[in-house]
Amino acid sequence: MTTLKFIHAADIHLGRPFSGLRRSSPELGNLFLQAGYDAWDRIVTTAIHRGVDFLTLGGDVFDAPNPTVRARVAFKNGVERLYDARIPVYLAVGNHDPLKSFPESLRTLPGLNLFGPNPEGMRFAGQEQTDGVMIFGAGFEKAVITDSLVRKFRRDPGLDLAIGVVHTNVAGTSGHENYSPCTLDDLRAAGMDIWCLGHVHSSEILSQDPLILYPGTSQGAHINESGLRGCHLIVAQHGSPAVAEFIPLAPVCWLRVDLDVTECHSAEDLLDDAVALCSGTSLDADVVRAVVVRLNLTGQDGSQGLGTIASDPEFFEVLSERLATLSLPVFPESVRDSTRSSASLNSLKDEEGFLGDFLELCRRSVEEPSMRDHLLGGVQAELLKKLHRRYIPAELDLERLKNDPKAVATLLDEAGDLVAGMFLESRETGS
Ligand SMILES: [Mn+2]
Repeated sequence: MTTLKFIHAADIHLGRPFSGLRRSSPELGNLFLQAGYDAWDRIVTTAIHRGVDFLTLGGDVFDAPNPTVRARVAFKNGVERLYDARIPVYLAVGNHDPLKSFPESLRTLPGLNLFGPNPEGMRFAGQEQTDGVMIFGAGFEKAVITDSLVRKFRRDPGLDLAIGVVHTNVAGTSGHENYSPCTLDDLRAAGMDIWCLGHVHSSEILSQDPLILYPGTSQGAHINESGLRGCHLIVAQHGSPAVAEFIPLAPVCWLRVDLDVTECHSAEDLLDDAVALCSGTSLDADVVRAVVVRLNLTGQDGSQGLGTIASDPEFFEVLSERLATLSLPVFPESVRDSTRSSASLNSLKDEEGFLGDFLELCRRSVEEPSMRDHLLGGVQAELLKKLHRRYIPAELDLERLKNDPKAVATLLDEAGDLVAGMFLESRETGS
């Protein structure tokens, strides 16, 4: 087998509307409606331009079990374009587009290889040299699959390369239904060289050897799907681990942006700073056509009441108008107020009672090593109850933090501020 090159995408969710957008205009509505379809078109175009051998899809191609006419046509057009370029498609459907309701008219599209409900291997017969390549897959029969599909996969002996395609939740990733659950060990046990997954909407490489990855959704549809979105180009060679390259393709990029208002003295300052911040995103304009931001005000809000100003609908309107004229247009999703009112926070530090004690505890945990270790151990234990070790972000890594008191101090400072802010808020609203 010579080098094999293919693209893996998943969770395209054709026909999915965007959520959480307050502003609407005909132009914007159109842009956003089209974005998910454009991402799919770009996957197809990229596959053709890069001259890949095939395309694998890890499910949730459609957003709804009975896809809309536009979604069906878009999918059909894409598969046809790929077929014309001699690029076959291997699809393992997921919970949003299960086999039970997968449109009859699309099942037999030339060039489309649709996996059934039980794991099966399909030989890739693109070129003579790739005889030993097999793509294994299984699709969701119905929307809810609670047993593990992955555990039923087995590699055939004598293959040069085995690729698995499936929609699954690895290690109970939070924020996603625990459908077709499996562990990293289950994936390894199946003996595949590459696992191309779908279901989790963020792009993630879970293992390098064997290569196991989620490409993530190809177009984010709300603020919790922020950052660049796209697909993976995978290059495989017999005998060495496959290599994946992330290709950003989504035309709309959601971003969370923090704006420190400590130096802002008026609504005009706030507007200028917000515009300056949003015009400074270093996004590739060839890929990203528009940005949707959640603007989060941070820092000290003196006595100007900037938080109140920012929640004024007219402020939002003026901000929207100014951001829309940037060379890479930006649209605010919302403006959030996480500022601290300096006067009230300072007085709280010396206050007797819960919050004063809490802030004192934070201070001591920074200064006393034994308290710090005790706290870190407790935090780690709590995190492990909810998350697999792999999902614990690097900044919360216990071993690293033990040797980095400065990082602990920063985290505790932030935690103290956060709790104090929440405490103040609840006291002001009386809840
Ligand atoms: Mn999905």
